[in-house]
Amino acid sequence: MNERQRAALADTVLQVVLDTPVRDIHTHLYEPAFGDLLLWGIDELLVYHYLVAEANRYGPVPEERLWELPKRDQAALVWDTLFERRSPVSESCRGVLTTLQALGLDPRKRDLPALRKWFAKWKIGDYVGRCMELAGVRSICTTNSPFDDAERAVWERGPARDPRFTAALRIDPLLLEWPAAAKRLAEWGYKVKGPDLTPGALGEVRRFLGDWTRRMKGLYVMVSLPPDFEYPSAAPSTALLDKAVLPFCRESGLPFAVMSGVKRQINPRLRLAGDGVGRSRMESLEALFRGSLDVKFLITMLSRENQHELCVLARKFSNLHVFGCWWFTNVPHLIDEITRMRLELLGLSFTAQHSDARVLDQIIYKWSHSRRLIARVLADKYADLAEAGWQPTKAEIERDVRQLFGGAFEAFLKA
Ligand code: FIX
Ligand code: ZN
Repeated sequence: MNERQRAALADTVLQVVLDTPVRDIHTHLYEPAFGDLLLWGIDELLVYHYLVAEANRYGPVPEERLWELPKRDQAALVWDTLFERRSPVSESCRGVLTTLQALGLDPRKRDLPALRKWFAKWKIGDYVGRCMELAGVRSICTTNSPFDDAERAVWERGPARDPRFTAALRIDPLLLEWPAAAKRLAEWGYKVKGPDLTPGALGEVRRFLGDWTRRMKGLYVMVSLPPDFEYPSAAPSTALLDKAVLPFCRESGLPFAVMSGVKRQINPRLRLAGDGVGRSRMESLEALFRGSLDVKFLITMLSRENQHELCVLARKFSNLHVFGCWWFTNVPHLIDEITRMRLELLGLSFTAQHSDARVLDQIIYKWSHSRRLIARVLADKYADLAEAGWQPTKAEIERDVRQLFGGAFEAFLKA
């Protein structure tokens, strides 16, 4: 291939990647019926925990005082610290700018009050549509926890569902804080007496999973795990997995999503911004997947160091579906590296990205940034094929991109 042919191929791939709508399979957004739980707008963009962690590095106020300020003042402080006093070069800062630019706003004016005024004009139902359109997102999967009191109250009222959204049942407290979760289940009418994992109690946990996935129309059950998570072990999590969660997933056919490698609250003073990362024990994950070949697992890992082992693991177990570049790996140079490695080891049998958006507007930048990186990697791969005499057609490129942007996930759900 000469330079001109390479550039033409790269253009075609970029165009296809920009035009293919994505299915965003993991976010922390909510449907409009959940009211204030669905975050959006300039202040929420600025107080995103990724930005709070970065602003904190320059120490504008002590961590514990930040939370006493009204949200607008927190946002103004982040704006001043990260956008006014220095150039906003980090990925999360750049994300705010990409978002504002796509919405037609001029961030160079550096006028926070004017930005606030612009956002205040929107009605949320319309704004969801606008953001999805600009992001090229066709469906948003939310993360839904019955253990969250505000959210549970809405589910119990039977909210009007929005067809643009799907749900997933999040069960971290159940697996990681069983004694406290047992109390909650008992309060909600499940026959769970104390923390003993009797056959009766485990049956009630399965009933709980069934009730909530039905109520939410959940697509999958999910957990995030610490790096030192051990399986099998004497901890309640093993019995809960073996006798409740995995049997439930096996019978219902719903995948179990494992997000591995988060060290919660290594600096609690930073609240949501206070979580860290550690290298996960692959042996535990291996044992989990090998022991349940008839259960479907979605998997993503937080540490860069685990990504290669994860690809190799996925080559061994077809019941694994690898997805996304999660959180601290959702930065350009790691998306490039991880996507390249996945294509080289897994072909097209994975989901290239999810947004993990906590603020609606973020889907715009998260997808815009990832799309350009994914297109570049794919173009390189197709150019390598062309060198070997295999020229992909545009229709083939479109088919492949659909796979990476939700098609492979949908096939895995159906399998
Ligand atoms: O566990 C998760 O789903 C994480 O994505 C969140 O806990 C985290 O706070 C986040 O927003 C990462 O993007
Ligand atoms: Zn998440």
